[in-house]
Amino acid sequence: MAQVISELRRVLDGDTAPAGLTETDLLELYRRMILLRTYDERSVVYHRQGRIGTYAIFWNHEAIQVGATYPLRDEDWIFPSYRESAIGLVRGMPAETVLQWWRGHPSGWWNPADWNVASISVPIGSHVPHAAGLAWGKKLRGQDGVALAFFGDGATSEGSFHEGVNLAAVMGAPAVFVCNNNQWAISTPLEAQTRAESLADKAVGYGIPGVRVDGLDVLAVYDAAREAVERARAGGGPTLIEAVHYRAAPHATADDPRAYIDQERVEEERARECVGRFERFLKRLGVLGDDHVEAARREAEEALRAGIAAAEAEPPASASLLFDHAYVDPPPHLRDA
Ligand SMILES: Cc1ncc(C[n+]2csc(CCOP(=O)(O)OP(=O)(O)O)c2C)c(N)n1
Ligand SMILES: [Mg+2]
Repeated sequence: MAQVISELRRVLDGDTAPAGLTETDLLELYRRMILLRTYDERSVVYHRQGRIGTYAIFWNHEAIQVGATYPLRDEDWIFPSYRESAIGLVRGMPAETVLQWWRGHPSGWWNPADWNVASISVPIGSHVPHAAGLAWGKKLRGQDGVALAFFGDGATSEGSFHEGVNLAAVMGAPAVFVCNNNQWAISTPLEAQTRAESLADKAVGYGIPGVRVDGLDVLAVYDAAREAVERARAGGGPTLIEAVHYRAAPHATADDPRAYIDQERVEEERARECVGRFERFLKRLGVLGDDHVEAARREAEEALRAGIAAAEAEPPASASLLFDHAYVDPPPHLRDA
């Protein structure tokens, strides 16, 4: 049914975690958020040191990424955009693999079937039909498995978004579509993207459920994703989740948002950033101790130290790789170079 729940779902303002989450789950969610936060912060430093290339920052998007993927099982597929480049880490992918991707090294091109994590999509929205197709294929083959795709607010203006979500809806494919609405597509604001009151409203046009969540509330995102994944698994077809927040960091390391962004909104958003907010909730519940915080940070820092060392220890890729798959018969100036 195409019901859209427009009220922003929130959990962290209260004092109870969603049913079904144990203390171990809560600490694991926290561990994953720290891992992604550390990955992101270290990557900006590595970029400044010239050790990785241009990097799409996901600072304060961790609640969406961790919350949405937590209800998934290993057989379920994740389709990331560049904004979720390190999402494989929640499945145990080594940090060096993702760092190598940002270094343009072929060892960063993982085999999607090894992790059930599709290749990072840089073209906006082109992976939405891929997720729909994989989910539909699972259904046709009678196999278990859900496909979850992440994309931004800007992606909802792309034809491939409409084609993918509509196809999944018509075929009753077990897909979950997570729109990371950070309200900016580089320097294009959401108002220039749509006349719809909310992006979740678009679900009505496809005849599927739509839900809006506070994108800085990991448990609200988790809860909406859990419902969507359960519905998909039970044959109920896809769901569109809109996770709402306000981008609090540059689009990428090559961007200077001071030219266009509302700096006051950024400061407000930074003050309620998602890791600290979850940390305060867990402390209020008496679940998180200083030892957990310390251990999660140490583990993440170590994973990044080892990751960059392993990435830099690999021999550089051959420059010919740039052209190997571009030409059957290379033009003479490349053949002779
Ligand atoms: C098909 C396509 N058109 C244009 C671009 C250039 N581009 C890169 S990022 C971006 C903004 C996308 O914004 P959004 O979908 O909101 O995702 P966000 O970056 O905010 O996570 C654009 C237009 C692209 N990568 N692919
Ligand atoms: Mg955006």
